[in-house]
Amino acid sequence: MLKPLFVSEDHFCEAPPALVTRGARRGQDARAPWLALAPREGAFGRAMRSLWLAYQPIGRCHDRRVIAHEALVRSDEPLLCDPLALFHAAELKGRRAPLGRRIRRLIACDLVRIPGDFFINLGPEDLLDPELYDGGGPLAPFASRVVLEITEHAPLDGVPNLSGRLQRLRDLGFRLAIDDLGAGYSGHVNLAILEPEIVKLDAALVRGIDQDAGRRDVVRSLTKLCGKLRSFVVAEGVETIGERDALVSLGCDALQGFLLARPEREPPPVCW
Ligand code: G
Ligand code: MN
Repeated sequence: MLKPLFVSEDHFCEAPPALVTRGARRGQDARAPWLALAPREGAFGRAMRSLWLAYQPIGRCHDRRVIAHEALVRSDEPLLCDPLALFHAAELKGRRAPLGRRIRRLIACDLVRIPGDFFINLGPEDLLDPELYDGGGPLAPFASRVVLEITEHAPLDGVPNLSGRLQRLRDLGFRLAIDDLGAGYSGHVNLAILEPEIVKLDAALVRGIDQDAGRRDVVRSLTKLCGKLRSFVVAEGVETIGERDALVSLGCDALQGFLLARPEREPPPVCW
């Protein structure tokens, strides 16, 4: 759970505990009692106006070809350049849906000029936005090139009629991925519910896997399970040649991480 952030025109840091307590005592929103003190736009407004996407390649193991890029949101606003802080600020300001919509519009612009498949991150809040299911929405014309990543880091319990929503996304032509599998919010429950075309193994499972028999056992069992479910397995956060070789030998279909390339404004060249 992220700590609350203190938002002001040119300041973005953890809220002073005393301020949180005082606000809560006055019966204000216990999550963000200091929001009343924040100016209307400030850092968040500047971040919204300076959003851009970084692209990180995903390379297929058997022929080492780049098969897709993951789109990762960035902002030029120094106080909110960390995407986690940006999303947290959007939630505090009640602007999470507009942020998601703006990101999807920017990605649609890039889909026009950058070839190949795109992996796009969605949070539970995005799954609640009717625009996502609209055949006239910005991503809909590109659906066959888009994989929607749904993270394991956040619970999906608050999304009503989840299976109906996922079916609608598939009907529109999107493919679905579970992101960060192994970081585990809900174990393998999401794997059973989502029946994803793609599974992305969390970097925590990947880190040092060549030196760690326990991680290798877990990844071996996951690739086997994904093989049964016919899910394509991407290992994330691959940084070393040792990790790469271990993941290939354990049956991962594709890899992503600094070893191949860091996320860049223009899709970077890859040699691995
Ligand atoms: O969970 P998700 O896949 O959306 O996370 C992507 C984040 O992981 C991005 O912020 C990206 O910069 C970071 N990332 C991508 N590859 C690597 C890597 O090899 N090592 C580390 N430490 N971070 C990475
Ligand atoms: Mn992701």
